[in-house]
Amino acid sequence: MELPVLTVGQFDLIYNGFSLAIASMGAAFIFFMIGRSQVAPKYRPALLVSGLVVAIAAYHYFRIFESWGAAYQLDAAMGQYVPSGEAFNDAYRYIDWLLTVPLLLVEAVAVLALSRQQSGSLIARLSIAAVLMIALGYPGEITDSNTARFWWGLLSSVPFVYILWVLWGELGNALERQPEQVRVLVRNLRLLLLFTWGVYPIAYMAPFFGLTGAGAVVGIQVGYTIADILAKAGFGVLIYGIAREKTRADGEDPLEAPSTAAAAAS
Ligand SMILES: *C/C=C(C)/C=C/C=C(C)/C=C/C1=C(C)CCCC1(C)C
Repeated sequence: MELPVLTVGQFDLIYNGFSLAIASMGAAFIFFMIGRSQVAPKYRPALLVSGLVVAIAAYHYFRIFESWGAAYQLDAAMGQYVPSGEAFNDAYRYIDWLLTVPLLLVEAVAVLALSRQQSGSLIARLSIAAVLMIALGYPGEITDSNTARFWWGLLSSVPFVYILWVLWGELGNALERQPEQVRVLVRNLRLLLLFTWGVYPIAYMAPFFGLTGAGAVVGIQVGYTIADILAKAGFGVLIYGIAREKTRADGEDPLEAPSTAAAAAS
């Protein structure tokens, strides 16, 4: 999209949002890596995947942040930020999604604790849909035509609805199999998934809500950034919570005194 002139407040809001994303993803990475030792071995791969997701996102937000700074310069006479002529590279975001969305799907499926064969097929189907969703959204993201934006967005929504539909159903089935204290967490995970993933198409549609130029850019960038923090770091924290509860329910809590754990085992 053509970059509009921005007020200092608009420029800073996006700039600070990217900065917040780097801090959140970096902190989440440390949390997930340390958290691995607090869950039973069978839940550790899920925390490792959470760590990979936020590490990949931290790197891309760093690149996005740098690109944003280079794409604008302050016009002191106008008191506004004007495009510097250097392009703002939106592709970092889409490349990030191509890598992190399939990994997030792996995390979600891991919670279901299906047989290896079932989860393999589910991950394959969902990942193909994710790649289609992102690849179809990109041409709409970078065009200046609202008509083209609409049609690409609509096409991208087909695999999007498929993913949410399948995960909602599968997480619902998994609910029945969970111990009581895990059930509420899986229910929250399902809601977080729906509400955070739902933000992306809404932010994408900012130009259709009467927002033009600067307003649209702020809506899209701030919307995606908030959604990314919740869908990656927030989602991982819930996965950690589920893994902790299941570890406790299995009587394998590594945070309990060894004598207690041994007594429980005997
Ligand atoms: C960590 C990144 C995540 C979870 C990204 C999720 C992205 C989406 C759910 C994007 C969806 C889109 C549509 C449904 C239509 C318009 C184009 C997209 C790609 C923004």
